Amino acid sequence: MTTGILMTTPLRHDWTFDEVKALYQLPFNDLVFQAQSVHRANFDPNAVQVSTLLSIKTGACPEDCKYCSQSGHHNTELEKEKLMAVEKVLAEARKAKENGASRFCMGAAWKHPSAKDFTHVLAMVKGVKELGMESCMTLGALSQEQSEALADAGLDYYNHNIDTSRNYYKTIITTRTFEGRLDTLANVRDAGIKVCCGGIVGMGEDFNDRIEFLKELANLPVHPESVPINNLVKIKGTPLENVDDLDPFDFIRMIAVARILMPESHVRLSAGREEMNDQMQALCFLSGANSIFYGEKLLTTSNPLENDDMRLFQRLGIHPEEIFLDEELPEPAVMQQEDSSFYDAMSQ
Ligand code: SAM
Ligand code: DTB
Ligand code: SF4
Repeated sequence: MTTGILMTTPLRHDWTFDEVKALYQLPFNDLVFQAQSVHRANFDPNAVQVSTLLSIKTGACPEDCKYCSQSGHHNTELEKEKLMAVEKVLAEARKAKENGASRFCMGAAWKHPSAKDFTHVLAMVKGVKELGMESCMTLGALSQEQSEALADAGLDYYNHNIDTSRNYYKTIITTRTFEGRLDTLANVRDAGIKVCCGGIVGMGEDFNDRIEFLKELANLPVHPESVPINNLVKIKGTPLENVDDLDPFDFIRMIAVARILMPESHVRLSAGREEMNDQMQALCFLSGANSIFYGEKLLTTSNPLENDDMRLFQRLGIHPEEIFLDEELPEPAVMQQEDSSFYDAMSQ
């Protein structure tokens, strides 16, 4: 079997376990080289998409995800909050735009949105779009009707992660199924919303689970446009608070293999950046990561300070990716290289 994939190979959705495993086990330099070559064939190698997250409804979640601070099944000392008012959400979106984010991602700790909450959620999507930003939501399971209503409101992306391998999923979450996640992803895709789907590593899964997880993502009928790879943020009070750390090189391998399997997708270096040094993040970018969450908070945990991220972008000569919005929209939230909040290493 060969692992020498041509960069121009059409997108594949029939990856075998052995093929993905062989990529993952390549000598590190060969793997990173291949990932960077695929990356360069498909993207500006120095552009990174920048999203900001906001938790619009926090805690008391009925699901029992073992990693999560927001599950009502764990005692995490998290302060619960009701659904935020639409105006407050839009004020946060405005702030994120001013700070340089092009996409605003809103997350709610629900099994699925209720009819009562849904009208507010639709207003949030419309408001974010009117600001000239891309919108993303993650609200739990969605029906076909809800997906279509979100699409009509102008939602660009829906985040719904498979989280891990089909097999390990049952160990991590018992209140919902892997198949149910796939059903929501299909509803979102059918409604014409772009899909953001990835998962978490460092949850005590084994090597085979990581390969299976990547294989599942790459073999979805359409590759998710955005693939968040989260490194577990260990939360006190959750069943995973004392799980062993993943070897950082395994994390980088996950990014590199995701890049090779899904050449046209944005691969997001997602949760866990606060525990990574700059060199580790640079290796992730070299391996094909081209999206981050930017802003001092993820949903309930902290993220690198904005100044530190700007400084890292400056040192690496990375610039935020531009977005192109529908023509009829007002002032697009375009982030240019010359944006004063980001320094261009080449001009120094
Ligand atoms: N409740 C919705 C759901 O589960 O789909 C949306 C919010 S949920 C917090 C979004 C994703 O964040 C999860 O699927 C998981 O992959 C990631 N996540 C949650 N807690 C995390 C943690 N402690 N460390 C890393 N990633 C985490
Ligand atoms: C995703 O894959 N990661 C984000 C986003 N999708 C919603 C969430 C990360 C959450 C990290 C833990 C927290 O802040 O609660
Ligand atoms: Fe709830 Fe989402 Fe956290 Fe699971 S990951 S407990 S569904 S908020």
